[in-house]
Amino acid sequence: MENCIFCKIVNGELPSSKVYEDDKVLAFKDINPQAPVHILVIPKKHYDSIIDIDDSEMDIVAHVHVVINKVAREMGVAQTGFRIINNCGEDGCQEVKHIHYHILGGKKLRSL
Ligand code: IU
Repeated sequence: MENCIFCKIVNGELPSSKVYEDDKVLAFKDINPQAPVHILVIPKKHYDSIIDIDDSEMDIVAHVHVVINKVAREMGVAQTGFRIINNCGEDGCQEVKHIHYHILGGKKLRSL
């Protein structure tokens, strides 16, 4: 999608620190990390948020979680624990309108 920062990262117009990539999903380091491990996992296809994913396309969400599992292991937080966050829409404080899942870990996080 035009003017979407994460689409530009997907198509290589903007750089990112990639930690995983396949044909459908990209994972890269957050530029403003909130924990020692802070990775964003995104589908390459643009969806504004979970609300915009049709039931028939929900397999991408399962695939994102397969990648989260892989990345958590590779980043060394699978055993100690981590948090998965998906901010959705205005009240959810979603800043970038391309669905993304935060992986946060590497320290004891505050409870919600
Ligand atoms: P949010 O869930 O939409 O609030 O999170 C957006 C995240 O994207 C936030 O943690 C930013 O630091 C991060 N980010 C990034 O990693 N690279 C960018 O070019 C931009 C935002 I813009």
